Amino acid sequence: MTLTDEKLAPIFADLVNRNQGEVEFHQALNEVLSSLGRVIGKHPDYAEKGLIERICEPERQIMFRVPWVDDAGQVQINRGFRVEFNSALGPFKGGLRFHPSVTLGIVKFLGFEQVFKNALTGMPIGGGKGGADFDPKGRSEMEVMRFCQSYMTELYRHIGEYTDVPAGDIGVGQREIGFMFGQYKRITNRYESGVLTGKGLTWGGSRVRKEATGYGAVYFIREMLKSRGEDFAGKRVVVSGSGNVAIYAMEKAAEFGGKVVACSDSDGVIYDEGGIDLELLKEIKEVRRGRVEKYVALRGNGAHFVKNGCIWDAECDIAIPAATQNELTGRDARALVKNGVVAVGEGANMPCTPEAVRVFMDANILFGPGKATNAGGVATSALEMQQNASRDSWTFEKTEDRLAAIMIAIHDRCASTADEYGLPGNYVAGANIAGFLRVAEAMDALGVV
Ligand code: NDP
Ligand code: 2IT
Repeated sequence: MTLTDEKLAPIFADLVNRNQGEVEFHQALNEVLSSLGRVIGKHPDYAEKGLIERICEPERQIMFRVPWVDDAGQVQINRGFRVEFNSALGPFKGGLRFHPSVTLGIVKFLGFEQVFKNALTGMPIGGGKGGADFDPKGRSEMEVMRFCQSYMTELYRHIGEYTDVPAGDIGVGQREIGFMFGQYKRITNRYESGVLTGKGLTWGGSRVRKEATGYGAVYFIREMLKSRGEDFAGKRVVVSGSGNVAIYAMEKAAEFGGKVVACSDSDGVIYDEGGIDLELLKEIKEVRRGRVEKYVALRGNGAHFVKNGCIWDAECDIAIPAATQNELTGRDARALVKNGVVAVGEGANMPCTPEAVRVFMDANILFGPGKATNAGGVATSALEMQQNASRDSWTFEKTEDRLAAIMIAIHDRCASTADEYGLPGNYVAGANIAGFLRVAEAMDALGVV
């Protein structure tokens, strides 16, 4: 990974050196810095004031032991993280990921992306991320609860409604947020609703938060399609993963007239030419917490499962990677382009490798980067914080209208910024530059802190 800009190249080299081995963090840094050459040309003072170096250094990084006892009575030890990246625009805000692949470098890449994403929403939220290398797969509900309680027994001292507001991510949904909120409430003796988002509706949650990331991604892709006089109607849609983001992206894509023909999990891919039955998929994934393979037998209509299959070999017009980072490679991107893909929107964080992104750009495919496309989740978290602060609870319709308006505004901000900087249609540059400018302006105003 190199940078050609003469001011930014040494900064990147230094960042790689001081964050050794954190390859996903390097990748995220490289992508954002690659967009900033033209910004520094217009605002040389930002470089002179060290704003680039400062924005790339987390304000605070917390790592801690998470001990817990499994159902067999064995002591288990995991590592917990919270990286509080930037609070210029508001309290640190971002999800928690529980997955065995979680390392400090992963949390830093996610926290860094979150800073720009949150800025793009136009809402008063800084950026952070956290999690643990805990693997919830195969764990009982009581094991998950004990883990969440132990995790919060350390985390509680670092978070708060005005300090840092975590939410869900991979492996963390409403159940885990509930266990963590319960422990926070018990330790602090405060019903501080605004300390976590993604809560259940009876205990301070917001309508539409569960659906928000997937719905928001589809709203964003709809705006990209509109810019070329197209829409979802009759288009074949493929969505990787089958978790929170994937399910609700499929639901909104189908509502807009798309035909969703494939989705996946880490075991393999299911194909259903009749269109994925979302009620059945939700029953399998959300209620039974099972694997996608189950879908085939229960659907019984010729749907089929390919173990370890590559979902990007499926013919489609619209691709929505919604599982995890670097899941869509250069090879996959070439297969999609060859099969006639029109638009790609990143539902996950950094799911496309740099080579894949280049392939899409070179082929003039509409490409929505994650920090813009999947910002609807955190934006609705900010709406949840707003409702908590005013002790209010909005209807589904009002909340979804707000989400749709936010996604349209993000799309337009990315597009107009790309135009202004001489890169029309480049949503990657538009998102990076617009996000950077909002954070940099606030950081500049707040002095050297
Ligand atoms: P979930 O845990 O609900 O679902 C994750 C899905 O991705 C599962 O189908 C899982 O399959 C698959 N997956 C996860 N890790 C891997 C892996 N290493 N290899 C293959 N498949 C994998 O998570 P979410 O839907 O919440 O998150 C999905 C993506 O969206 C992540 O990148 C997350 O950061 C991003 N995101 C989430 C937001 C949210 O509000 N939840 C907001 C914005 C972005 P399996 O069960 O087999 O592991
Ligand atoms: O990556 C993300 O934006 C999230 N996991 C959601 C963060 C949030 O605070 O709602």
